Amino acid sequence: MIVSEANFDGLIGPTHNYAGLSLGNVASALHAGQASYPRQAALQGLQKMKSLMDMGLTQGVFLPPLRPVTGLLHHIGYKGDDKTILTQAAKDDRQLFNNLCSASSMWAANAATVIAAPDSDDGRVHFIAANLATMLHRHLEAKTTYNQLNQIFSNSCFFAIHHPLPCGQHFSDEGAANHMRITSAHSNTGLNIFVYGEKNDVFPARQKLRASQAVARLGEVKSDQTWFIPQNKEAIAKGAFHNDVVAVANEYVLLAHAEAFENQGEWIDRISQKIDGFIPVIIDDITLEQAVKSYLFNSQLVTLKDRTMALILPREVKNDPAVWETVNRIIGGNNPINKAVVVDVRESMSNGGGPACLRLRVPLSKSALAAVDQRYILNNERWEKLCELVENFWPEKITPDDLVAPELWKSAVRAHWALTSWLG
Ligand code: SUG
Repeated sequence: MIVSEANFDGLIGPTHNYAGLSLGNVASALHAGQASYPRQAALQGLQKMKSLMDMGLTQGVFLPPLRPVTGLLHHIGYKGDDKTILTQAAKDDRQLFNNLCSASSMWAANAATVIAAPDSDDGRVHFIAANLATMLHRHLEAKTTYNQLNQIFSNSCFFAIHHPLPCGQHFSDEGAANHMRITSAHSNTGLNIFVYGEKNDVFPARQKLRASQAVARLGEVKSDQTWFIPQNKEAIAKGAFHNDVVAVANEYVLLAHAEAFENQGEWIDRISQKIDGFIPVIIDDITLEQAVKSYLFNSQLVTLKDRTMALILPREVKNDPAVWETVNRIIGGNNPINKAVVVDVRESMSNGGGPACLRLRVPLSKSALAAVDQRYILNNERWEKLCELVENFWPEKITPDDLVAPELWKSAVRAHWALTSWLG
């Protein structure tokens, strides 16, 4: 079975805004209350998708759920039509209201953990939808994500979709952002590394060990191919709220900051013993702060048709000369990464979401790809149509005051209808 990787990006929704909702996420705190530019944000995301399509890679898309979401308000006792209860909630509890408006489903790396078919006992691709239990605005995504995964990957001969884990402090799960697959090639059996956070006094550890263990069990990963590695507490304290802020793996290459994991040296040795041809590219000449600010490690690392690898980097890596020098050293080094593609995803970056956060990687055989709902796979025509919808229906700018204006809610509904009609 020949397997290659498809990337599914979250289309950035029309209510994209900066509400400072994510404790421990430096960029989210820094930009709280600033104006956002949803149209530009979505077009930046689409442009990134196009860059990958132009490299000959398979590109899919997840659609954003309608925001602000009113289901929670009904659940907690508000009564009336949408406009009435949203207006009331905005008056009663602005913090809660902001959670209802978040466009956070854009960060598809947190949508689910994906176990590749060669790694699972039953030979299917497993999706374990993430519960995102640590933060309310993100938890609100879990149910719609599960539904969307069921729609896109409905063929149960190839795919198994699992419900999000139960919520509660023991089971907080933030999906693929804390999972790395290391393998000699996408088609071969891989080592599944689950990176979890341990209790620390500064910021919440958003991926719990028990959650990762449950995800591995549900995904039917063979136990000798499953490792659980603790994230470095210092990295979490400095703003690496997910592992993908300090590490990225692709096939047999691991690009990581030197302080990404606890006991990093030992783990690297163990991976080297396990995976033939494993190439660790460990960066120790920039600090954790520089890593978090530039999001160098939140790059997408992809295999191209000629089997070399490319890094899809956020343009912020160019802001710090030391980081840019590191990029050039990586590209010129003795490893398969020989291309740097710099993309502009600044609107997402200002909320702590770089290129890698915006996509869910799905390893697929040719027949599994054919079994995917093709409406969610982009070609040039579909990509252009999405750009057109964004141009026509996404607000140009949102300030904190706009967020509570019924006109914005109406325009979000119009955008949602336009998208769902497009999908048919
Ligand atoms: O969960 N930001 C997201 C960013 C997620 C990035 N994903 C990965 N690293 N894979 C988060 O912290 C900020 C929302 C706000 O403040 O309005 C936010 O949710």
